[in-house]
Amino acid sequence: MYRPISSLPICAQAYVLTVEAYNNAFPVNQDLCTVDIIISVDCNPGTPSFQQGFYSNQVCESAALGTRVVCVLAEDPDGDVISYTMLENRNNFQTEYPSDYFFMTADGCVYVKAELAQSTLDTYTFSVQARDNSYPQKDTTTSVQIVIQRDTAAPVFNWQDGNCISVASDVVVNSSTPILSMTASDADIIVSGLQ
Ligand SMILES: [Ca+2]
Ligand SMILES: [Ca+2]
Repeated sequence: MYRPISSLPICAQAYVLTVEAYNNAFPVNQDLCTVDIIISVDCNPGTPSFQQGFYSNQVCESAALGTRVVCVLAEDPDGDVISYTMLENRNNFQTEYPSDYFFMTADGCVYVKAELAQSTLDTYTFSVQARDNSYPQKDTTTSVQIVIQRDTAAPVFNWQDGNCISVASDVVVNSSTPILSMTASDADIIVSGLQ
């Protein structure tokens, strides 16, 4: 052997070697024999595996297009480069699908694709496939859930109608000191994608 077997581009190769034996006398006597050599390599032994069997995150319905929502991550024991793909079942009678509102890049991150305020479902669930780029190709899947946070509550001033404040008659005009600070609160807890 003068070359590592692991460098073979295919998983099995067969060689037939012909070996000749001869003497140096005169006249030369010789003999031939053939040797069959079969090399089989365990190509791509490792299958990718996800770090988590389930990924979930929330995103506000007002999230901007392109907001990153969730990222999945798989590892391959052979060190193969991994590509990711969204999978969804379109064999049912849903009117909306995850891919209508989200897209996934090859590095495993999911982004907002369309106005989520237009979506009618509050939860989108789909599978993600991770495949190595080796031969024979091996893959695995995980589940991803995205929950849409709806903006259901209006902001409320922390101020009662009818309340009044007193302002001194000699208050400085155009001062940077406010005469009143008003605050408001909102019952919705908004998360705008992956932090
Ligand atoms: Ca592999
Ligand atoms: Ca609100």
